[in-house]
Amino acid sequence: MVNQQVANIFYKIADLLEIKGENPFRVRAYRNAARTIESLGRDLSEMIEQGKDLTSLPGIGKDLSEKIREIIETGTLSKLEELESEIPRGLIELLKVEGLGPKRIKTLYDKLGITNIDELRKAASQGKIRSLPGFGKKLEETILKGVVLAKKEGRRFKWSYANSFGEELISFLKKGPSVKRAEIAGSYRRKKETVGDLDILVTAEDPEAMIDYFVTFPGIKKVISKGQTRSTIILESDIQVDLRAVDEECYGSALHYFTGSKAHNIAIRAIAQKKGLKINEYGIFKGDERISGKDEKDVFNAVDLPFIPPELRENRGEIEAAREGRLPELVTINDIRGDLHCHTKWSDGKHSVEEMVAFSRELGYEYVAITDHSKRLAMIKGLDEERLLLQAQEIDEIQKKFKDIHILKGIEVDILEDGSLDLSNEALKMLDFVVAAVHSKFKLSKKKQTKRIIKAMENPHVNTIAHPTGRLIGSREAYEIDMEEILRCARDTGCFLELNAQPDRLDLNDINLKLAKDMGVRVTMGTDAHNRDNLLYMRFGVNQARRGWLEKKDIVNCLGIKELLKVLKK
Ligand code: DGT
Ligand code: CA
Ligand code: CA
Repeated sequence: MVNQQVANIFYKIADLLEIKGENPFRVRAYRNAARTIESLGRDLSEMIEQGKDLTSLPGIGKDLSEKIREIIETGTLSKLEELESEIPRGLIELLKVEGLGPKRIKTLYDKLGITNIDELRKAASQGKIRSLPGFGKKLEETILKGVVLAKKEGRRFKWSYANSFGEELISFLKKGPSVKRAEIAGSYRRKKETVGDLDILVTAEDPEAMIDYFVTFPGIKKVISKGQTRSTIILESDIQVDLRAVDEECYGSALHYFTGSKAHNIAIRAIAQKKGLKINEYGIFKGDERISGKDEKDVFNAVDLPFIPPELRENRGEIEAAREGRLPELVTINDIRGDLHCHTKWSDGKHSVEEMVAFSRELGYEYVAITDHSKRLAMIKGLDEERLLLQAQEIDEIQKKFKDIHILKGIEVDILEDGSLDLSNEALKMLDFVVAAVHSKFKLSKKKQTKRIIKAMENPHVNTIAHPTGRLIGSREAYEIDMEEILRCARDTGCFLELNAQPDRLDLNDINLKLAKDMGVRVTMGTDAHNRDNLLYMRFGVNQARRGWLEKKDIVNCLGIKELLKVLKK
């Protein structure tokens, strides 16, 4: 896997050099090296570890072997970053458009000054591209289609981002003339961690007037289409919104249909068919007669199922569970009794311990764990053993001022490369709650990364593993680990795994949460707050927990302080 990552970086460099118009021999050298690496039977990181000379590989000279070493040690390559900063971002994104490679991108730039997808679409639709050397009418058509796809695929928005704009739009709509109901369906309603677009359903006495009103929303960048019952717009925030007016009589079946997921819809429709019914966005039909569809529960009634919460509608077993009466009673934000991961001024947080505790109390929490970084992160004032003691003393003082919230003394301790921890066991022993985290060496092999984390979990003082896969939504892939092995270790050691509620982490994800639940492993939830307001991220974590089928009993934060302290003793 490491090999593929190295090869991908080399391919990317070759593309960028070519866009820049650099020496074709250098371009070819990178591509050849990438190919060699891809088809190599051995793991590059192991070769380096064993002190093997990489220049013995075909096409790898001294320079490239140094670069391979850099990628394996740091996970990235300064040369790549340099190139990416020199070339306009939009130009690099053109690589995603079907029909375009670096050579053609360079031509588009040189001849037409095109630097991004929008300019490309414009030029293509004006017929300016077909006459360029190496293009043609057919290719121009391919590019036009490719542009639409690249835009659609390239842009997914974090749920939290869509949330702020979506809710604003809904409250605007509800103030509109003749509007009765307005609701966001689609992946947004299923609380998926990212959404492609927003699908809004509205009922209105006068749909046309409603749509006239809709397109006056101040946050609109562009109206794509506007009909009698449908309209599509792009918001200033770049999110696309599809709005549909539907009849009151079929609102429920439309809501079900447009909530999806598609896979869930198809499965439900198949059950209906067996019963001689037809279900679609217009209602539930027996023959040509509409028998119901006003409320969403009509759809489930028609197929003899209880209501299935939107978060579960992925056709991942929810229909079987519903049929067998074992749908989970999903956790809600009100079930969460404390936050188990936050930072203060002691390391890289913005607020003091006292401010964080006071705000947690305002949220109605019974407890909060203060978990600043450990010393390896020196640049952000990670705590060493000595400062940890001082912080503990401060917490004792602050605790005296708060009668109704319990402050847990904690740390987010770094897991070093070999799985040992950044602080001594003596220091960790005095804490109530130890979160261990990987913040470096993301590119270790799966085997090593798994071993590293398991070793940390086996430490008797470690209570949970923060953001266990390290992924950042839309910007960093998860590092490679054997999740099942880690979950087994969690079960055996009594170490928990975290569901980190930061909107760009949401780590563990829905699939892994369900896996944890099925294997009998509980999770701890933490906002990883770096300021007071971040404590509100908990609701994003709860969304993800619900998508992972979690109930109160699956989440450590749903325990009262007494039971919590009990389960923290491993
Ligand atoms: P997204 O926007 O990519 O995050 O995902 P969704 O799930 O919001 O998908 P979208 O916006 O393409 O369509 C909204 C819903 O409409 C989708 O969840 C289910 C329904 N839907 C769309 N196309 C089909 C289809 O071909 N068959 C069925 N049964 N349902 C569909
Ligand atoms: Ca959607
Ligand atoms: Ca849509």
